[in-house]
Amino acid sequence: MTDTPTGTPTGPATGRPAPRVGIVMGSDSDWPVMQAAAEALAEFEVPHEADVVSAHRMPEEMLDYGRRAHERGLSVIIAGAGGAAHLPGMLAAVTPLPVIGVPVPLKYLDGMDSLLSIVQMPAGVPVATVAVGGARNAGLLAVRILAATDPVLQERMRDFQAELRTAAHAKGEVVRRE
Ligand code: RP5
Repeated sequence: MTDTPTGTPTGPATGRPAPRVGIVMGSDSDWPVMQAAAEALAEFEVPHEADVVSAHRMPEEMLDYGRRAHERGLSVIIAGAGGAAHLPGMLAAVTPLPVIGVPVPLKYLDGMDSLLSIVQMPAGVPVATVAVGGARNAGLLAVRILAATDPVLQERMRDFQAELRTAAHAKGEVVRRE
């Protein structure tokens, strides 16, 4: 686990695989929530990057990130923000890629402001919104999107789902039906 979001350099110079998923957020104060998305992607060995790209505080960079994400080789964007959370929607407006929005809960309103800012998109500009603070599910949803055309990831997802099924009965307190 890391303490702050770090951009993952890409390209031949790094020797690392190019990221397939971009995780962005409005502030590095969102990272304690958003790192769960990075952890889920790491579990499935999906190369990803993370960065701060605020819609309000760095609008030009945010638009540049959204416009270039596709040509940089990303397949999915996970965007988290809190309060007046315009980042996921604005990215969805300028990229053809699927955007998954993570409502980050702040001090007030229990994250309802974040949720409603992200989920209530106009027709034609979808953002796949997860639960308030649901960054892990955002990472898992990104894996599923990639797995649709990636048999290796699909197999890993099936294994993961089998583990979930086992975990649901882990305590063994419920007598199972015949
Ligand atoms: C939003 O404002 C960010 O996504 C963050 O959730 C919130 C607060 O940001 P900081 O004031 O902590 O930088 O844009």
